[in-house]
Amino acid sequence: MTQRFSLSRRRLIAGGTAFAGLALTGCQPRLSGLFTGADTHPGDYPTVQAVEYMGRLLGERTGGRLGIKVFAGSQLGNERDTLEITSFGGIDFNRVNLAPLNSVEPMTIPPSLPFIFRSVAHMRRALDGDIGDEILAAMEKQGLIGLCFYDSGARSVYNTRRAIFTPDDMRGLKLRVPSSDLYLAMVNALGANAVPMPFDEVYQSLAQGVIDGAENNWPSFESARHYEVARYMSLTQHLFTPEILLMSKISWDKLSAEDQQLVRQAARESVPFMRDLWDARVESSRANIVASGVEVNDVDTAPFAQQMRPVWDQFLVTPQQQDIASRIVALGEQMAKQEKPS
Ligand code: GTR
Repeated sequence: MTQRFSLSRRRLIAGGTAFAGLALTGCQPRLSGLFTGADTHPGDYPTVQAVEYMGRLLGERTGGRLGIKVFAGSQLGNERDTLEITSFGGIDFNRVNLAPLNSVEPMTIPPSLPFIFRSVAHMRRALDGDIGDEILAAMEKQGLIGLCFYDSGARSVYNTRRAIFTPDDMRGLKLRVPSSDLYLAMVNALGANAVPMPFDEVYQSLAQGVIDGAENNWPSFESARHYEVARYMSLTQHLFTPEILLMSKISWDKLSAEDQQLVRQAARESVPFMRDLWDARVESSRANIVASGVEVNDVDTAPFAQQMRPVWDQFLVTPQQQDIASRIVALGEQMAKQEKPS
């Protein structure tokens, strides 16, 4: 089921002269300078802001010797392509969602399973501890250094046709998913037709009727303007798949041990910064979307969880994946118990 990155060198160069230039810098030893960063979101999005903040921290702590220039808004390509380029050393930092890594690194599966996290608090607690550290460490064999996780809130289904209350309402809808076999299976399990597509093509495809809907969090639904066309948002909250900040292992290996430490520390410090921005952004996006007249409805999530459940067994294949998934579940149960008034 897993696959290595497969972007050919020809496609890499054809992908744009920017890449070609960036890729070549990957061959030279470099101990200092302005690193490149990729992000699919626009400049004001919390993930971009967080990596820029991290770059400022690095600048302050090295007298300007290190810094990060983030190319926002998919300028360097979609997430699957930029991931491959990052693993070749053509991009230094990359902030992506775990979804496009699902078919590459098995350890990204557990936190991407439907309904595995009960809440944002559960997700944060799991990823702040050993579970998160083990998933970050697993990225190294893919040529990527996992630095930290960022929030991505809850993903819900939106579409141009009708309000969704039960899985039956999803039947026949053409729903865009990120490039992930797991996402494909999840959406198909609900009776919809999953269409894998890069994020930056979704608006146009919704507007032209190529797809009927997609699923995402409030800030992405707003910032990519999908809500202008998809006027039904149904709060399935089926996923809390987090964002991850990665560094190319090729770039990482060129840093001194002290600079590696500085990078890790700055990344860690960007997490609470991002979370504050994120919480505010979720609220403002939700308010703007509701004010624009999008029809938003709650759903009983139990039948969705039940229908999607078989993907757990289908995608949790290694003992390491199963161990991480059961620890996430156990943590959720423990947190729920503590929250219950005695
Ligand atoms: C967003 C995420 C992006 C991208 C996008 C998608 O929530 O922040 O990195 O993965 O979803 O659905 O492609």
